[in-house]
Amino acid sequence: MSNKKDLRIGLVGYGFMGRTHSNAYRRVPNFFPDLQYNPILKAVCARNEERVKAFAEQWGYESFETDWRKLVARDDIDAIDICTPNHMHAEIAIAAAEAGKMVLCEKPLARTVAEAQPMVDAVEKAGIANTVYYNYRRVPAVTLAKQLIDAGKLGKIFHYRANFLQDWTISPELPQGGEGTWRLDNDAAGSGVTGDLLAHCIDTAMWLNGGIKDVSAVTETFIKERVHSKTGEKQKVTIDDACLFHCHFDNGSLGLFEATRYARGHKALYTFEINGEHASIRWDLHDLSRLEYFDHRDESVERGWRSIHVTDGDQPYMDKWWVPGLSIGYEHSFVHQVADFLKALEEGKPCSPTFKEAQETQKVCEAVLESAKSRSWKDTGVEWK
Ligand code: 4PW
Repeated sequence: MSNKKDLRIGLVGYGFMGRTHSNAYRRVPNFFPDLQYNPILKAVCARNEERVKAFAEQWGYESFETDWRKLVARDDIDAIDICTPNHMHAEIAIAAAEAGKMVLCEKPLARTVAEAQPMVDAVEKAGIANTVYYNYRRVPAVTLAKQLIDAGKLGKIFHYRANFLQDWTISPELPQGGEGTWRLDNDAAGSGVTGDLLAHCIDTAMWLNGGIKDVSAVTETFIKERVHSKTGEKQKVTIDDACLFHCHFDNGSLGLFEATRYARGHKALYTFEINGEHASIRWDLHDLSRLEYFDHRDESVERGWRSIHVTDGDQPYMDKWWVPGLSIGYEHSFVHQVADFLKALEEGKPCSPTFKEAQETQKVCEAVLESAKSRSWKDTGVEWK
């Protein structure tokens, strides 16, 4: 007889992220057997009954709902996981917190800082566990980068550089709005690449290198009009298709960031490089198990970039998986986030990034968009501990 405690999950939304989160809940008990909490896929919710039923069967949910309010009201659900388009995050998260449910939310937390505020207030008032899925922190090579920085290996940091490049919106024929293309619709998404891609880069950057103080940005919308997928009518495109910004971090280092969906040949190229007084590190999502490291303190004759294949049992998370030398992938970063959430629950600690921390990322996104609009430097107001 197991003495584990059930954590009954109610998932809202069954798109790409609904699948990654569901997969994570299913994998955790197999690969993190020491955790006291056991995620139970209790119910999934989406509007289309036929499809949500099929999803529930495919992923092993015990039941389904077609109205998220009913899901939130159920007394056999402990935690609500939000995988809807961004414009629905706030309403669902607040209702879930008010109903005393824990909340796990897909990034970005909200469309704006103002929209995020009542979400932060609601989870804090209810005193419930909460987290936002900024999954790239939990790629073992990225977690190792954090350990090297925290151990002082890089010394004083001078530069932080990150890119997130894609090419999936180049065609002017691509509609906006609705399923599959809601990320192009400002009302649903809140912004374009800034909230969708740069938010990841900003979360990782502040986690590794501390708060971002001020920003100067430029954005571009290359395709000015698109057909709306539901109405069939031509509409103005108001998202940012590309965004570049530079910034000052609180620690005095300079940051340079770029995200676009117009970089032909790149599907999801997230890279970062950090240069410190002693050492540099760089990482690339296309080769995600590898961390490149250059240490100037090495003997000069053998000094050079080391390519660390992060697959050994003493490297972050890797004792949970196969045997040394075998890589894991993108989906595992979500498994790690769920495992860390459950561990934090066990220990009565917050699981970073909390709603409050994710709101700091939102502040940077908003300052970036304001800076681009006003063609001026903007303070972010970030308070990063
Ligand atoms: O969150 C991001 C998505 O919206 C992802 O990390 C990559 O870019 C993959 O799809 C989009």
